[in-house]
Amino acid sequence: MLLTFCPVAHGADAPSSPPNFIFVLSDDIAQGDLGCYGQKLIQTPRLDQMAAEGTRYLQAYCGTSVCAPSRSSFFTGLHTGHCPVRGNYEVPPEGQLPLPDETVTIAEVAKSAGYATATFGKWGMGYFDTTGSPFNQGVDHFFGYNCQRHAHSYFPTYLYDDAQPFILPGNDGRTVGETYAQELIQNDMIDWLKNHADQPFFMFYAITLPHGRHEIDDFGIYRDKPWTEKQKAYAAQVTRVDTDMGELMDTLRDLGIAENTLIVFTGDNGSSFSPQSEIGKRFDQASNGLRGFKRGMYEGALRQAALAWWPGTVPAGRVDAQPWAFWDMLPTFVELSGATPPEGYETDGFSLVDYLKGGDAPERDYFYWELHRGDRPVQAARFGHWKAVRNGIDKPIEIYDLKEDAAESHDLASSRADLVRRAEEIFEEAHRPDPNWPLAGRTKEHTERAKKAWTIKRERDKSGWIPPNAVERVE
Ligand SMILES: [Ca+2]
Repeated sequence: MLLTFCPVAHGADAPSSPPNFIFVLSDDIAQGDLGCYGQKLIQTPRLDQMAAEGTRYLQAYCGTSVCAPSRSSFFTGLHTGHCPVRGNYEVPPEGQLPLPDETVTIAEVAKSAGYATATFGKWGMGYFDTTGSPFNQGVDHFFGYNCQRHAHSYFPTYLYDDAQPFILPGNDGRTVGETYAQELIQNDMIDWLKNHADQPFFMFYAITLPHGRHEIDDFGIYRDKPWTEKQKAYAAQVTRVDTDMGELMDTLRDLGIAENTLIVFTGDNGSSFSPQSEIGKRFDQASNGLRGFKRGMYEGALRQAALAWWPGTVPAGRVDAQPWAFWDMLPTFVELSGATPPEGYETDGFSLVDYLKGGDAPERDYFYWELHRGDRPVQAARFGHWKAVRNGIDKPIEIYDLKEDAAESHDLASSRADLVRRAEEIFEEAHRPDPNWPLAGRTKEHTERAKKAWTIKRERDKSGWIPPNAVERVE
């Protein structure tokens, strides 16, 4: 046998750098806002280009249908029957119910694999002095709003640069001012990207647009449209998201790292308004032919626009209708990064790596959602092409055939007792009891207990921000 000396090309055997991962959540954007999903009046050329250069998904599901639990589902890899955050729960004076210390997050997994990590925009998973602080959950750098309520203003008096207040001149936080928050957040994001281009990085970019209030610094191409101010502002917000996503992709290309970076662009819940609302009736996009919107359990509340872009790896121009959900992102990232997740890691998701590369989505028994809003938590499940919705523990289970009836207009429960039983089994199995999230709804006693456990005394200074050291937990 002749042995031949084969020189190995320089670097051929060196492990290639694991891919960067950027997950973008545009707050409250509707699937139908984007040109590539059928929008005619609002311009989204860069996202349409992203879809053409990547893959567009028709049945991508949010964590659930409001902000905090939906992003928590992404961040923890858990559906909302297991996720420690299952509703919007504000902890006055600023911030939301924190993620617990022991929760393993996607940012912690990234750090364990040697990635640099950052979050920009709206956090919503705990104030800086709680277990849910971004810096307690694996994030190296943060710039933006900690609290969802604070994020209602696009001209706030302050943002946070890491945990330190960053003062915005010319703003009062109540109306249109001089310094547009998204401008600063985008700039900080681009700067961080440039400074971390030579190492693997994970970025969660939680863009606050186009969530209300509909405030914009420039109506741009919509200035002279015969629309209401609110309609112009909304269109300009969506186009601003588009422009900023364009800058993000251009920057990756300029840095020469586009082909080693996966971007997933989506929104945290379906449209936040009805098709009959001032914005909905102008742009005819609110539900994109689906039933329901934000805070509900129908498809219009849970399905989102979703684009994956990774030049050379994610197929260009693919449009696919297989279902997947936010809680798949963490196991997907575990496989992509080669990370060994920290102890305590668990997930309800499945890796989508083969699917992203052009294969089929993983098979699974079911998807499950719950959402806690006041005294009436709601639940939903999808198994195969069947969808089950229960609008409260004391309400009947509704059954829809998504293959024949994507608009969920014909409840089949009365003729399909077998499917109702299957839904009951899923609802029973998927919901892990949690004292913060009783399925029977929150009682007065429960609210008092939660208030006592989570109220934090803080003093605001004159500029409105809360010094992180001025904190005292009420026992
Ligand atoms: Ca939202």
